[in-house]
Amino acid sequence: MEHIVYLALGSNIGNRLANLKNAVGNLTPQMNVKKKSPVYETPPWGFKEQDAFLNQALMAETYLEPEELLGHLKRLEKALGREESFQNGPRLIDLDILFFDDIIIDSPPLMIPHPRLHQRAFVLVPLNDIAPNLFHPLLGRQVQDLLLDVDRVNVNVYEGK
Ligand code: PH2
Ligand code: MG
Ligand code: MG
Repeated sequence: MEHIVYLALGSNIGNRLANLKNAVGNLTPQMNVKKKSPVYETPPWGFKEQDAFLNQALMAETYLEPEELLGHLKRLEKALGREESFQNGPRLIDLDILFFDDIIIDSPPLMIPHPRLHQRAFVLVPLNDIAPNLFHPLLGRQVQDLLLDVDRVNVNVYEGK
């Protein structure tokens, strides 16, 4: 069965824009990207002593199941040159699953919806551009409503609007 998934992309090491573009280009053929948000430049969240990130959200169709999708994204992160870091630390490319249809999975490392997405302007601002009415199955609120509760200062379009 075909699934609808939403991903968050992030990069704050090296050529950040090239890293995002490379990632999007290499999601295929397992994924068929249908919508892409503009790219935003965003202040680092969590661990502040690092460079600004570029972030983007996208929507794609896939026949992969959640575990397979996670494996696909982790392999791609590695292939693009990602190295080990610490939690919330700098990363060359980060590919996170935000939503997978309307399923709920609570078995680390697979957590769907992404457990911190509603706290993060760097996720919600781009996601709102492509899916304002998307419904969070655990919080019972749409993306456009979740966005009202986060601080979006210094989250600015970098490319693509
Ligand atoms: N990713 C993190 C931690 N902090 N901050 C921004 N602005 N953008 C990110 O993608 C990001 C972050 C961990 O994945
Ligand atoms: Mg992340
Ligand atoms: Mg990640």
